[in-house]
Amino acid sequence: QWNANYVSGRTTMVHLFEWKWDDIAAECERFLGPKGYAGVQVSPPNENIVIMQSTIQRPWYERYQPASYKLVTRSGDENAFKSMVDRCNAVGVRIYVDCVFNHMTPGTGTGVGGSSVNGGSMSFPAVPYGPNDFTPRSSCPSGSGDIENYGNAQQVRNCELSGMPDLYQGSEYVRGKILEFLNKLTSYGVAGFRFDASKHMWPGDLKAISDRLDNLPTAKGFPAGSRPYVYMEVIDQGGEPITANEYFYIGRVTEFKYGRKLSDVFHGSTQLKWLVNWGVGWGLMPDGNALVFIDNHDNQRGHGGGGSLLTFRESKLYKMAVSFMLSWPYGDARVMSSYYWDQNYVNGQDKNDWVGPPHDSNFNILSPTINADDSCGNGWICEHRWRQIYNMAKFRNVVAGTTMNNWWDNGNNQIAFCRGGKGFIAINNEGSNLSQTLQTCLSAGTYCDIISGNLVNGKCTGKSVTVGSDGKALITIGNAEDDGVLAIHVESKL
Ligand code: QV4
Ligand code: CA
Repeated sequence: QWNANYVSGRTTMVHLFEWKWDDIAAECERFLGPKGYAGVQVSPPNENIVIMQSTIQRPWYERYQPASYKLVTRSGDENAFKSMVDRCNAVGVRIYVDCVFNHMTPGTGTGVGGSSVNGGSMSFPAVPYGPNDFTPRSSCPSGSGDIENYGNAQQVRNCELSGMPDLYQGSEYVRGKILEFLNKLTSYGVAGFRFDASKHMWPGDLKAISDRLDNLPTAKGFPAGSRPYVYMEVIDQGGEPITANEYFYIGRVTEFKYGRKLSDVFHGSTQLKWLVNWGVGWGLMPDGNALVFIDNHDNQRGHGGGGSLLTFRESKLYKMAVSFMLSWPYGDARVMSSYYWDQNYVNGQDKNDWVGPPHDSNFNILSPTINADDSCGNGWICEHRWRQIYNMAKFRNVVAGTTMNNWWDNGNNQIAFCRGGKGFIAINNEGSNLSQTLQTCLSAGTYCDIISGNLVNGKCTGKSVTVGSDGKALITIGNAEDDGVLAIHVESKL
């Protein structure tokens, strides 16, 4: 299902990576709802194994090692989860769950909810799963039983991903257990799912599972007959036999080329003027199939292929790339919201790529604190609270349904365009100032630039733009300004 079930007028989801359920509920009410965000992707809510070694202690990635489908994690228990979904839905913000069902943990020990697991003997009594519920060794054509060669589709889907016991989604029993878990989530009011590691599962199995998902409950406010949104994590950068388009008939697919290519462009690989046909013209998948983002929780720390992605660490360029994404009519957009960790590069690899979220001495996750300027403290970056980003999420809402028109560029790294008669954006990634009289497609008047400021009580706290009766305005973005973007829209008119 390709439609996110957003409340009308909202368009952008944010990934609140490793946040606690109570904090997400509060964030929906105090920030996401009021600012017009459409949804939240939450970290996996089901029980995971506890990883506590001498050096690696409670890494973020333990949550990608399921111990059972009980709803208990460091983010909170089942009641907290339910209450979060209700509180977010009540303010028009939908919840999307990251679902890990390609595999179970390879570890032996206890889950965060107290369930015992033995990955070595493929025993997960709290589900329950036993050895027969995993892909037969004879179906995996690699020497070690691990995925050794991404050039072999049988290996990628039937062998173990990083040694994790590979669930057999071809089995009716396994499908039933996965569906029990997913349908419980929708009964609580969840609006859709990220299917983790979809490249490692057969499209036919995912189709069979998604066809049997329950409709979203009318009792939770969804229109009758609404189907859960499904977006599948398939990393397709080209060059492998498994391609994203094998999954198009099931739901949306993560378009990893989007963030990689856009990061390259803003890093100077080519000129911004070429973005005029950004989308399919750049080799991206068709618009209606794509879930897009600049960075995600994997590639911002070198996992999942990594690459030199823009992240919060290069904040000026990052805000430019995110602004471009949110201004451009392509795909369903997701904003990343991170926590900080100290990097420690040794031979090109960050030794701290495992570091989990901010926590106390007992490894309980800390809540973000909220500063007077809307930013977060306690180690949380909260990109979604950066003015430039939340105002562009609003921009995307305001211009929804229009096309890109009146493209302008300076033949190099300064660009501008309109979204119908509803919004206008200019971007300067040049080593010199931008100062041009440009067509904004807006009616005459004074507008508040939502990048440098906010419209507060009828006054603009940032730059103002005066549009003449011909729709034209003098647009200036100094190359030394904090931000390389200027954006105005019909609702930022003074
Ligand atoms: C280690 C060895 C293996 C060995 C195994 C034996 O490396 O060779 O066989 O032990 O037990 C962690 C460790 C990894 C370890 C593994 C199992 O990093 O070294 O294997 O656990 O103990 C996240 C992390 C992984 C992490 C995993 C499980 O990124 O590092 O593995 O969680 O905790 C591909 C996939 C794509 C995937 C991406 C990262 O196609 O699907 O790699 N992305 C998704 C998630 C991602 C998650 C997973 C999939 C797995 O976005 O966050 O991996 O659920 O591109
Ligand atoms: Ca598999």
